[in-house]
Amino acid sequence: MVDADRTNTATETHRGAYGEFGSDSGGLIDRSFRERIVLVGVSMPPASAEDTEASLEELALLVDTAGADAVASLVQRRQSPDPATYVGRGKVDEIRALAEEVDCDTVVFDDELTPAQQLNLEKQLGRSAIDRTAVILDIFAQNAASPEGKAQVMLAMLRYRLPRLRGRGLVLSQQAGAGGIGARRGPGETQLEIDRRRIVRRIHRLEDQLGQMRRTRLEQRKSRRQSRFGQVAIVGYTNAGKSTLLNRLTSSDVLVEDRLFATLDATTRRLQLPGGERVLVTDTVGFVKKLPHQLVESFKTTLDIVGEADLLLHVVDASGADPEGEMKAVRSVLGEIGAADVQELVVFNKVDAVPDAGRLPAGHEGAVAVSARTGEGMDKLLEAISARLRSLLTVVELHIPFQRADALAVAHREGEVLVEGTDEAGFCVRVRLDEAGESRLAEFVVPPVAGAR
Ligand SMILES: Nc1nc2c(ncn2[C@@H]2O[C@H](COP(=O)(O)OP(=O)(O)OP(=O)(O)O)[C@@H](O)[C@H]2O)c(=O)[nH]1
Ligand SMILES: [Mg+2]
Repeated sequence: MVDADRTNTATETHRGAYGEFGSDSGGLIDRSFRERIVLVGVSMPPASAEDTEASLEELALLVDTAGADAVASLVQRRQSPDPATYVGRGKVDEIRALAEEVDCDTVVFDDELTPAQQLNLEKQLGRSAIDRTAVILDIFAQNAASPEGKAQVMLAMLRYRLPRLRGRGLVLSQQAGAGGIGARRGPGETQLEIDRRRIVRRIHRLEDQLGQMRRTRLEQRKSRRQSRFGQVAIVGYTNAGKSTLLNRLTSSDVLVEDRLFATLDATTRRLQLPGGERVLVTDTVGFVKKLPHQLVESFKTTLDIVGEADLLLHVVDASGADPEGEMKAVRSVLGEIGAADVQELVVFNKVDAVPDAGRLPAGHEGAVAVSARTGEGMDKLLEAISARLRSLLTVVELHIPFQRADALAVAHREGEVLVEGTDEAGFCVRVRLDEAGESRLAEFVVPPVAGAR
């Protein structure tokens, strides 16, 4: 059960982006040195022992990305988590003994701990106890670059922290530099209440700020919509090769790194398809199993673009250990952000690293196999994007009176005009339109003749 020999010798130092977040925002993992971490997972039905092991391996990678070393791990099988301590009481003693033996600073649990569980565990383990959510938030905080990305991560962190302030109020406000008017105690007000009030105020400020950014983006996108470019969003598990694919398709130079959550901000580029159509392709933040709901909630501004897309390119690392599990995790997040109904084209990436094409996951009709690194399969992918976008369009006949030249202009702008002529009353146009265009021009649509197909 106990696997105390998983040592990690990486010595890379962290990226220290915390300064910009303010002193009370980060610090879930102390990065003044590389912390030694013990990982703990609970294997609960329906997850199999292998699922739990795979999840712990991924947690070790997350911990490494956050700048610490996983030095040992431990798994418990249970029907459900213990409400007080997540693992059973006896297991807590075992973890404490292991932590002492390997001299670890922090224990990381593979599921989100309730505030009470976290507090109890810290007391009983005599060291800090954090969860997978905290590690992921930590990585996001290190990688956030744009003002919007930073605001989104900060909001997620504060929402995570608010219910966990109990018993730590004093420490937190000391870290924040407890001076200043905001820190002055009202009559009968505890330090904890002051801290809570301050965090709630910051949450509201960030929500306002992000709400404003979101409105600006929606306006920008509205004008893009009017240009009638098809919208394609690249989605997928973190490190699947989404940014590499955007770069390959559009000759861009978005940051590519063998690192989890390298991309947090959305980048949009134009792409011309083989048939001449132009589309906008957007690369965005990757997903992971057990992605913290606080992040999904806070990243609304960035993720709007996924829900609004005409087509999703779902990039899957075909060379990875668990492509199917990763696809499932991605689809579950897509459901959470209201993008479950957007058409999806599965793109199996990294085929250069797959020894035999027969090893690709089966049963995904229409999937395209590519290597964003070597360029293999790109022609097929472009054709598939073209075909899928076309299948979303319908061809209609319009009859537009001469005095409504404005509607004729809309048909040209929003659709692809195939045939254009006139009769004694107006313009007769055959045009390929998407759903939105069709509804804008609904009053001019000539109903198909009954019986004709
Ligand atoms: N062998 C191989 N490696 C690839 C391929 N595409 C991407 N990679 C590598 O996979 C790693 C991640 O690539 P990214 O493009 O940054 O992945 P991403 O999906 O954008 O990752 P995040 O933004 O971190 O979620 C990098 O080391 C890439 O060089 C490929 O087709 N074959
Ligand atoms: Mg990326």
